[in-house]
Amino acid sequence: MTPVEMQKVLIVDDDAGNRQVLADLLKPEYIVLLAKNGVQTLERACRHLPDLILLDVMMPDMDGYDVLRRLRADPQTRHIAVIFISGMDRPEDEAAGLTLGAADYIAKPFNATVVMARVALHLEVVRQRRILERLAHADVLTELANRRRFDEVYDVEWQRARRSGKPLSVAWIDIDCFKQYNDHYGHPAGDRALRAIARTAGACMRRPADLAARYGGEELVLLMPDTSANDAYDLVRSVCDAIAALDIAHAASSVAPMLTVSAGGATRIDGSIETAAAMFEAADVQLYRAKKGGRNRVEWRAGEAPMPAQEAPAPGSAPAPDAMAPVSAAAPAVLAPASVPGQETLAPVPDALAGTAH
Ligand code: GH3
Ligand code: MG
Ligand code: MG
Repeated sequence: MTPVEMQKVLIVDDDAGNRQVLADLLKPEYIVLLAKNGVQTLERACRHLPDLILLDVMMPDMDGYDVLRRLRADPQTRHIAVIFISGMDRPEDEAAGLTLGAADYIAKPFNATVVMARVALHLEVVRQRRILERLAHADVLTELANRRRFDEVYDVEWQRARRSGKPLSVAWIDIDCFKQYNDHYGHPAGDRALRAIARTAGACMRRPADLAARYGGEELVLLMPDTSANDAYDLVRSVCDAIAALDIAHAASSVAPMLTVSAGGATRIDGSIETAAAMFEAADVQLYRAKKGGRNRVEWRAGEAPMPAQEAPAPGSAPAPDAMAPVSAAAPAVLAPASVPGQETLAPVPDALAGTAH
């Protein structure tokens, strides 16, 4: 096994001697991390996401049961397998640990061979579960994350953004005139194009927390935690540019000679949108605007970003967008088609749609 594939075990014991014995035992087979109290355990579990935690029960700051409760309460660490290693060997102690959700309970003094066998057994269960999770989370055609995975991650990131007050951005990407593409080139060619577009979108995601998913049909969603409207806009824009640069010929498109996409996004800036569903809907409204505005473009709802000074509408012209419409200095609402580099201009908000963003 290469170091990348080696599984991580966090050993927790307030006694340095115990930590050392277990570390010496496990080091040849696994990446070993150490913690000497409850606080360190929670911090390291969150930071390193170990595959397994060997958890002492009796510790001065926080007992092992409490540590396990807290691990289970955090969506990030909820699924980490835990084996208690404890000097308390009464059946009720063991039962209490297992009831809390520990995978196993080993009494001290332990037998090294038995510890190794149990650790190996539980890590194999973890490995199998990961394989199943990966399959359950992947879209079969594109191999991007699927809708179920997106919904799960979105929920976690939404809660995190609420707690931290950091921005969270989400964007829809929808292929333009894809029905015509299928009609013109055939469904198998459509599948190949969809795969190429999905792969390109996935490759543009740079940060580990960014997520590209296929939400359904020819619609992708991008989730960008801790990303401002400006940065998210730039990222989505680069995704659209990269897709156009694939230069997949589309003779039947009403937009461009190659396959293009439209995108709509929204950013939650500290309380600017009430619910995860509302933000998703807001991004969808922007996608609709991008389609209505001519396709092959990105539109953004700027939330609470500063709005530009509004000019009085000229007689007979379209009404100015309302305060919640996406046009802002911070995140331009509509740029020129991705396929025309260097011609970035603000486009007007179509009057039929002005004020549809809520
Ligand atoms: P618009 O620019 O307004 O988005 O037009 P469109 O033709 O892309 O959108 P519409 O919703 O009318 O049609 C979506 C098309 O996407 C029709 C459907 O057959 C195609 N599609 C959806 N999923 C797949 C897929 O997995 N493979 C292929 N080849 N085509 C798909
Ligand atoms: Mg102890
Ligand atoms: Mg489409």
